[in-house]
Amino acid sequence: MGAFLWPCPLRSLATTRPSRVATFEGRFTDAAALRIGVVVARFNDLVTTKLLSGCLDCLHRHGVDTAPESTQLDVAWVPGSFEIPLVAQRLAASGRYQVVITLGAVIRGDTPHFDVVVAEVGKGVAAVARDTGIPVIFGVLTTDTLQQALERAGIKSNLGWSYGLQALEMGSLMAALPA
Ligand code: INI
Repeated sequence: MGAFLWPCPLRSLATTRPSRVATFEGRFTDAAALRIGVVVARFNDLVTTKLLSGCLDCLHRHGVDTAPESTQLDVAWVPGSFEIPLVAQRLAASGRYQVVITLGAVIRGDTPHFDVVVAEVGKGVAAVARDTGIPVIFGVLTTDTLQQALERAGIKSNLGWSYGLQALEMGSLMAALPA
């Protein structure tokens, strides 16, 4: 359903058999078919709760049931971004979700702790997606200041909204791709 087949312009040059180029794209219209897991860090929750509300608003406006009793969406809270990959891994491996969204905010302080957390969450989230084959959206802000984080979590724009869109796109794209 998600594949568009175009006649290949080089067909006559390439082969005697007609060849076709398949184009796969995610969709934003069939969101009711997706089950979505969200992992949110409590650390810097002034920021992460705003990312979550922007993300849920986007999902809701695209047809996802975000009501508290929804069977389409689950939200898991973790202490900090460092813990995100472990829980994302559990959700992704459960077979219950077509896409997992991770939300966190890592803000640079005066110690190297920032670099450790950023490196672990970034590599960890990428590894979960590759290991499970389930798309995992990287919605962890990494900023120098709280002001920068807040600007990206609702003061100027809310990147949580974008992460919701990216989840819809990746969840539906993976479903459209050949196994
Ligand atoms: N966790 C964050 O999500 N953001 C941060 O900015 C942060 N800083 O800077 O320390 C942070 N630390 C906590 C870390 O994620 C773990 O929860 C903690 O180390 C326990 O494992």
